Amino acid sequence: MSAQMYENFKVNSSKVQYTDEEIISNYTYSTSKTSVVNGELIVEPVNTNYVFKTDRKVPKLGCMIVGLGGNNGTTVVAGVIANREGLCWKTKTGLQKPNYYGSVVMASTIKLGSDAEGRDSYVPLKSLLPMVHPNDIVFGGWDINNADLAEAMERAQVLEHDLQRQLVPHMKEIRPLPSIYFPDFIAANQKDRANNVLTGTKKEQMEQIRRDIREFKESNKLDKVIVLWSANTERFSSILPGANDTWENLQQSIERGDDEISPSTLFAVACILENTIYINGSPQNTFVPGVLDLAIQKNVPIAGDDFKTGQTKIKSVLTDFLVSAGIKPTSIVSYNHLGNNDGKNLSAPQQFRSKEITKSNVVDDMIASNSILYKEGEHPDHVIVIKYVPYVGDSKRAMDEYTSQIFMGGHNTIVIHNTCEDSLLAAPIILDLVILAEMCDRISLRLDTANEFITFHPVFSLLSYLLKAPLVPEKANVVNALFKQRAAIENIFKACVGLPPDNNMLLEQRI
Ligand code: NAI
Ligand code: DG6
Repeated sequence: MSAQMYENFKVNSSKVQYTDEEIISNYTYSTSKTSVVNGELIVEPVNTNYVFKTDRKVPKLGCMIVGLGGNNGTTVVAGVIANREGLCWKTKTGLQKPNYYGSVVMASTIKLGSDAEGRDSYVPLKSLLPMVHPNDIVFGGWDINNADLAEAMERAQVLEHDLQRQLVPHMKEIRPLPSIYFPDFIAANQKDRANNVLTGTKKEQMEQIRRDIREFKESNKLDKVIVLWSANTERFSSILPGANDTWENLQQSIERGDDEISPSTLFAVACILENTIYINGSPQNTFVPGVLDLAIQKNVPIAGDDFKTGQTKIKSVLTDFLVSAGIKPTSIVSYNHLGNNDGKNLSAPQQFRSKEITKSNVVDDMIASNSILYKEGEHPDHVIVIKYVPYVGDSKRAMDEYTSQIFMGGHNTIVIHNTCEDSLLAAPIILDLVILAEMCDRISLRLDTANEFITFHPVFSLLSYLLKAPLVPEKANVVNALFKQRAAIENIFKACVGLPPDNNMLLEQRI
């Protein structure tokens, strides 16, 4: 039976009301609570009634990228301009039209139900709730290099020449603002790039970033701004008691200009103080406890860490498949080599170490879920290798070997070789992060017995689908398995319009 695709829909239910301003939905959240009584596991179904409220007014949104002149920064801006202007370009295989492939918001669909003939009805994820369209986002940002975006796009060597040619008039108008540069945090091999940097004390530089956000918002007449770090991977900051462990201490550290305060931490603090959502697309520990403390105190959304684009995305599907099929991965070895500026920065040991950490922890929840396969504390060998090979440029090669134990002591080895332009994977993910963060910012909920609506916890864990090392609220579980992460987005957004999760039972087709 074929499926049908629709652009829009309306829910017909007494539990959902659409007003001009809001969608209000009454929703029964069904879970199961477990406890152990006299050594026996007791499971109780629990139903909790919530009211969801979604603000329908789509804001005029600005996105400021830290690292705007990098491969990701230029590719995301160029991609949006090409889509908005309908620029087509010639390739050796014919005319190519712009698209948003790779964006879960723009190019994936959600099943809403089945019609009387049993045909499934789908809508694009972007239609589930009123979301910002990427073509309408205003871009700006900072870079430690002063190249305008036309020059920077050419340097990146990501997009086809015939497209770049058409983009130049648009891109050359955009020039990154001077940024915060502390050489100790990124590789020494980046020094030559740093010709567009702020001066002054750490506090003064942070205050300048705050002014930049305010001016960008005012001059573009924006309702909301989101800042996203897509600059070089920094080394980890040391967590020092009395320095960055609480907001109070961090504030004093910034005043004193302490060495361990990184540029990305200053950006995060500046954003939170400006009531601006901040997303970390790189692996470093920007969100030191003092920053988390501030975000929670001010209730300003943050999300991180490190875009989940290729190799890790596959890992968070394949390991989930293996472990949930009762197969035991015993060794996972991931190599990659790339030749872009990100690869150059990661060729330095401290910056590589940041990436190694985010790439290594992505199977933990799946391993922990199956104690038939893994004893307490047991883990597969998991090795990450990254090498800088300038010739391959942005076209990253990723090679993975998964060895697993199967039935009766047998072994199963799966090898994957992936070649792909890294920035063409990252750009749609950057858009998804921005659009979904903005959407989550317009949702609130309350228990049906309570009066006050509350927003999501400021650590936006719902964005985990797009991040290698998801930041979650204290005491919350980290979920890395990709389809669980996607289901969370789908089901929460469905709850906002009063629809149940898709349970895949298909009872009507089985009896
Ligand atoms: P890139 O090296 O081309 O771009 C980074 C830009 O940041 C450069 O233009 C550099 O001048 C600038 N920069 C460095 N320090 C800065 C600072 N303090 N303030 C402002 N600008 C600064 O790198 P690319 O490929 O764009 O990647 C960006 C980040 O995204 C990297 O940290 C990378 O690890 C991360 N990432 C990339 C993924 C991908 O698939 N492309 C996936 C996951 C993470
Ligand atoms: C070297 O691995 C470059 C990195 O920036 C990666 O391209 C990036 O972290 C993407 O990693 P993954 O594992 O999601 O493909």
